Amino acid sequence: MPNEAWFHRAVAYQIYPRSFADSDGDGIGDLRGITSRLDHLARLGVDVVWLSPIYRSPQDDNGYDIADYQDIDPVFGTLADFDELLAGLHRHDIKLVMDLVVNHTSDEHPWFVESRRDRTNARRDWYWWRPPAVDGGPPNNWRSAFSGSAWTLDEATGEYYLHLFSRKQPDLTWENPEVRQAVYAMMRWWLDRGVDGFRMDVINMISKDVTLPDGPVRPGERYGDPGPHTFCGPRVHEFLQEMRREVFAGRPGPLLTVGETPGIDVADARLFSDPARGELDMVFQFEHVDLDHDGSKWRRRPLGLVTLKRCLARWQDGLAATGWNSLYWSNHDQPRPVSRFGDDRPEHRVDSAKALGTILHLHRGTPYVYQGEELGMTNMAFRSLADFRDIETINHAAEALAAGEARDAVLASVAPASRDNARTPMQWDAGPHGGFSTVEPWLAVNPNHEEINAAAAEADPGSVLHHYRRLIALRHQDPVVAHGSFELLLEDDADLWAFTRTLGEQQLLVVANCSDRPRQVPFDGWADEETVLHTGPKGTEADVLGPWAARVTRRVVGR
Ligand code: TEU
Repeated sequence: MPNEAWFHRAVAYQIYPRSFADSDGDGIGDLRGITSRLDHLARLGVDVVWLSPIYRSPQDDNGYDIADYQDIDPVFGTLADFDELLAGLHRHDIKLVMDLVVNHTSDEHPWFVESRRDRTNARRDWYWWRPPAVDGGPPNNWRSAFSGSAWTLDEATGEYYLHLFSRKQPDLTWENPEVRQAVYAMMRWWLDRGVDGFRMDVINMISKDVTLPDGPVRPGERYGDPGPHTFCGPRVHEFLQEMRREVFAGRPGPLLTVGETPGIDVADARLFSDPARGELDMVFQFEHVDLDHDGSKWRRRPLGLVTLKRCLARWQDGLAATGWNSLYWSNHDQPRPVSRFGDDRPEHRVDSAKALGTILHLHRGTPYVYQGEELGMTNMAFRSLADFRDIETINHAAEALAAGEARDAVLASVAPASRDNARTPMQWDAGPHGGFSTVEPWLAVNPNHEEINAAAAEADPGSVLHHYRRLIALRHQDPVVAHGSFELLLEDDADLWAFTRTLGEQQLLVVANCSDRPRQVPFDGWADEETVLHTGPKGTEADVLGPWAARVTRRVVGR
């Protein structure tokens, strides 16, 4: 088998600690909360947990702004709580992957506090400081991902610092070898503590074009897009190879490295994840979750099934021989998949969530389940701009209002796209606050928790949860799922998502009806093949799939 690795058979589960389980009644999820819910993960059968940041942080971006990489934020607990969680996961044979956020730190990190003190201090060039442009404005036209300029003027020293995200997230200068060594030392410290790897936040942004040229400006916009000068800069592969040598070489494994890599294409992905190059185990790329963006995530265009399935197929083909991809519909930055790619109306929610899960988990790659996806949790019906907590949403709404957009229009644009859709608390039961907390949580629980919750799903053999367990078990048991080659069928069909996975003489045929009408399946003999999985309403005829039904069949093919 070319390119075989343990993580080809693994399934990861992402926990957003703030929203998972609150053990101490402050309305915010915490480490002990997670430890109290390990059974949920063990029964699901996942192999790896990716934990969003729990480090000491002012929480400007919910922990993606780190003030101390080697301590736990009091809101989440203590290092002792962390060790207990790690031991608990390991007892269940689940690996723990930390979120490594090293493109930037918090402005409250001691490195930055020192760096901003004066122009000549030893840490000044740990960050991107630049004098104002001739007109006194920012050094270039880059837009921050969280609205406004990517530069903030530090009045005391008269220079601007770069922050591709919030002004409380200054970018580190990876050009400086001292920065890199400090990051590697911190990573070794966590590995020595027993963690099993890292999910690396925006890791393809650590090398920038050091001349910092202006980015392209879209018509009608004030700022330029930094992407061409910040994604996959000239030294990114060199830095990652160095990191591999300095941090991972010679360590007993298996360890996991997954790079969050917005804006990359298939060719970049091959470079990052080719095992022979010694960079990352896999990428976590964005193409399929950007397809419905019309230039900006706040402006959406309709997404047809043909576009979506061709996109996934292109990545399957492109990484068939070299490299490895993550498979995901959702994470803490994306709206809920059943509301976005499926159909969250009551009559189709469960079936479409199961169909989407089936499609994703039968692709080649490592699936990531984001908390609540296994329950078919939906987007929130946000009613007011005051409901949002996410800095990206809040900043964008403020900017749009300031530009004269009507409040209703702003709400309509942010509600379906806001990251807060993914961040509403985990729905454990039908009780107050969904069993997440005993008090009003930091972000309101979706009122549909009375129906959609883990306890109800547990009791219902037809639930999304039970189906996800089957999907995860299938990847563990069936080498065709992990290793088989991929071929997209019926490429132009706007309703049916169909493909085969083939390994030797074994072939799985996956067909899902991604529509709310019954559909005939045009494959000879399909109705009589051995069923591996079937979800959703059976059709009236044997060769028909009901609305949002999906079926996986097995057959033997000639070599
Ligand atoms: O997100 C990186 C990223 O690409 C974001 O711009 C993402 O596209 C945006 O959130 C979508 O609206 C990572 C983290 O996942 C995110 O939570 C952080 O806010 C961000 O980095 C900064 O650390």
